[in-house]
Amino acid sequence: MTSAFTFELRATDGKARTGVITTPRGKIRTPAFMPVGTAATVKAMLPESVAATGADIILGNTYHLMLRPTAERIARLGGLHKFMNWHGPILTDSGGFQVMSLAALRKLTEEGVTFSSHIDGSKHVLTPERSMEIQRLLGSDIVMCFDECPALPAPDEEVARAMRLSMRWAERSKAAFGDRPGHALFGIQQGGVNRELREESAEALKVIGFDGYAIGGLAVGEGQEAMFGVLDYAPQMLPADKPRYLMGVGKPDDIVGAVQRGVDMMDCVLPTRSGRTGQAWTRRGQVNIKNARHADDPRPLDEDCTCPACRNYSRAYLHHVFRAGEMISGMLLTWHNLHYYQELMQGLRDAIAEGRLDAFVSEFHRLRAEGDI
Ligand code: PRF
Ligand code: ZN
Repeated sequence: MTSAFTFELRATDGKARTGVITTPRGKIRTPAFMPVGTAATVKAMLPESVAATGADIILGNTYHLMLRPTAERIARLGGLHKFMNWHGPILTDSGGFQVMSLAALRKLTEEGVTFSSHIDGSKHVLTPERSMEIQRLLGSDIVMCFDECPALPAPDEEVARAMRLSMRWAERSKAAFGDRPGHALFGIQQGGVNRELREESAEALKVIGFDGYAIGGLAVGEGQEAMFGVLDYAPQMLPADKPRYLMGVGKPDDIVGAVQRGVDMMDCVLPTRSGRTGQAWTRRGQVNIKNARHADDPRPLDEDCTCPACRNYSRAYLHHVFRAGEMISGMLLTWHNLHYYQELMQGLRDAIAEGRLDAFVSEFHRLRAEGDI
């Protein structure tokens, strides 16, 4: 069977795009937000609930799954989709970024990265070839190249060295990935906030040729203004007929700004992680449910939200279960946050399709400025 992986651009509005990625596991409407399912679970959510929020695709992590329960075990059990009961598309990150942020005793060479597990201290090696093998064992639909992402700020020489290493690794990733119909391999642009390095990286990736192109190396300490500065030119350096994925972004206003600049896909732990720490995201801004002012409030979190947390529970209840440390607190707030994120994506897709993105974005900022939540 040779089911294709395709990207169809349906409409543009300024630099913003809306379209559909087709995979053998299902369609992904773009711009798409991918909930993070690091350890074979979108924390606090059943997979059918994740789908009910409107997500078409989730993200998994090479780094976590190779350590526990291991890629080989997941492969023996029939692959990641079956293992976690998510049957839609899965994109997996390649591991290098997580090694740098989570592992101990990291050693980076031309060959790859040697590191100690943050779980039990055991020693492991990741190379482009091993990362491709792990992502194949998992059964990932969208495989990411193995790269190195330096934290910012960093000297230009350091950013250039990491980018050029990442481009050599991209070539090795492509060779090791091979020909896998229905599965996609995405390259990752690096180069920090340096326009020449971003250009060099984009050219190197286009010569190798990928099914999609990620913008890596952003949201790593440079701030929104600097990130938008790079996004003012970086997406246009990448092929217009392939999906563009901004890795690890972001807050709702980051997402809106990235989509306006031509980004098609994003992922972030924010809606899930902040749901577990009592933070809710709404059209009028953030609500911290642990705040005492919610203790007697019979109103829902957001009057206009149709998620289960807002339809069936009061702020007083959400406040109570958070304070009491009850598990349903993380479940309800995560559901609400993912629902809000997916509603935002649907709003962006519709606005682009109908050529009214500027008005949509103005209303987005107006409601947040008005606040009063
Ligand atoms: N590379 C990879 N994963 C990532 C990033 C990157 O640059 C980022 C940067 N925001 C998040 N996740 N492989
Ligand atoms: Zn809600």
